[in-house]
Amino acid sequence: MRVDIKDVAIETWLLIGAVSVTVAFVAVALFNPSAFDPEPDWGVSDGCIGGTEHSEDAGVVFHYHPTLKITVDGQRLQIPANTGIDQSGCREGMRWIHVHSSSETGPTTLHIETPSRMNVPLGSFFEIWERHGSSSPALTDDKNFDINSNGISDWEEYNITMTVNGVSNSHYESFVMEDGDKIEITFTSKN
Ligand SMILES: [Ca+2]
Repeated sequence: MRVDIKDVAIETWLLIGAVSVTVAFVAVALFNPSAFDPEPDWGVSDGCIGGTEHSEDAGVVFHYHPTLKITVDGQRLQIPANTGIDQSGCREGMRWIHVHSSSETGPTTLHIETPSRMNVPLGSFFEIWERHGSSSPALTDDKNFDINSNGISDWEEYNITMTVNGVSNSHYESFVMEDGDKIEITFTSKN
């Protein structure tokens, strides 16, 4: 079989091109894995289903349920029932992330209901929780946990670990929640 030199050259260049693209893709994935992470939609914490202050009642299309369990210095931090329901800015309505029933011992189910597919970050639930009351856990303006609501980033005050479905996760506040995710965060005072 006679193989044309020119054809071989083209195929070789195509192969080199394909390998280069693959190598570049793998390199980015290895050295900058966050490049492929979904961009969190931070605006979700302002979303409101129904309510007297939001007349446009966008139909809920996506409805899913991760769970959240928080431990602070060995003590379970209970997420109150009805967090995100009938709160300031969303009277008689529900935030796109809210809680119905609470659990003292087990994980608490977060109800995420959005009008379209959105990348709902864990931190946006803390923004919603903050509006529950003055002593509620919060998120600082620069999107850091503030579990003790003192305006100081918890990263300065606590060692923080997080697992999702039992696997260590380093996205923390920016973690985009999916259905069935079992999120556990542990805060341990540094002093
Ligand atoms: Ca703090």
